[in-house]
Amino acid sequence: MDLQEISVQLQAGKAKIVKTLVQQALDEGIPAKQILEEGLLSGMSIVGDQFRSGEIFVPEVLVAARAMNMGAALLKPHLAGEVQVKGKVCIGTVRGDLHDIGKNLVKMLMEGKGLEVIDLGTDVAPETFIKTAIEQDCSIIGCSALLTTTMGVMEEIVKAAEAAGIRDKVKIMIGGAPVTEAFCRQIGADAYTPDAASAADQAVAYCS
Ligand code: B1M
Repeated sequence: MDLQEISVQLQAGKAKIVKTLVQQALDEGIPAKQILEEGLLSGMSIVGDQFRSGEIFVPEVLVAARAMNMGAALLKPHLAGEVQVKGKVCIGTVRGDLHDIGKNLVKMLMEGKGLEVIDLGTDVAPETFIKTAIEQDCSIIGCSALLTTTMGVMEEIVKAAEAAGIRDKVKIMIGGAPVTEAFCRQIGADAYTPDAASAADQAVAYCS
């Protein structure tokens, strides 16, 4: 099967067709990672370019995002690897930010590596990250931000962890399109990773 077709249908926001094609690709024995990268992520990347250039608008992006999430949900059990729980992570998209596709992928791949992940959702206040990390005894706080206007909240989370006295007990991992390694160093977070797979690897390394 041509994975390009998944990308095309995702761009058109055809969630049901995307779901059917993803299932078909799985049935044909195509690895889930390949379906994710060459079908879903490739389609979402084109959607991102079209949104940037003003060719499409928020409603079109939303339906594409829905198709992406439906397809990714089908892949989830196939991306899972080891089942043994190695550590606990609380993850969320920071306050003021509603983008959750990347965060959901990071969560999915972390779970696939055997980590327990508490998903705080989107628009998460710094105090919610900290409260959850304390109450649930998380060894990692994962923060996602897609907007240049919200990435600054990550610094608030680092400072809130210091103020709560848990900074030495918890690793703070950050990511999202505008985030960089230099920004990570600047705000005193522990790790920046550019994609979901490297985030999952880093989280496992912290828990080992
Ligand atoms: Co938004 N949006 N959006 N949007 N949107 C961007 C981010 C934008 C770059 C598009 C653009 O104009 N060029 C732009 C930001 C500009 C900026 O800040 N510099 C933008 C804007 C402006 C906005 C609004 C302000 C638009 C408006 O209303 N006028 C608005 C803001 C709403 C808000 O959050 N308060 C808005 C709204 C939306 C939608 C709701 C329509 C929708 C989100 C739907 C949803 O998430 N459920 C949406 C989308 C889909 C996008 C684009 C097109 C795609 C984002 C995406 O899902 N990418 C995006 C353009 C782009 O990024 N090219 C854009 C696919 C996803 C798999 O990638 O999230 O980067 P990503 O995640 C990657 C890595 O970054 C990394 O791993 C993931 C997978 O490998 N990663 C981590 C992510 N989190 C990580 C955490 C980690 C480690 C790695 O550790 C914990």
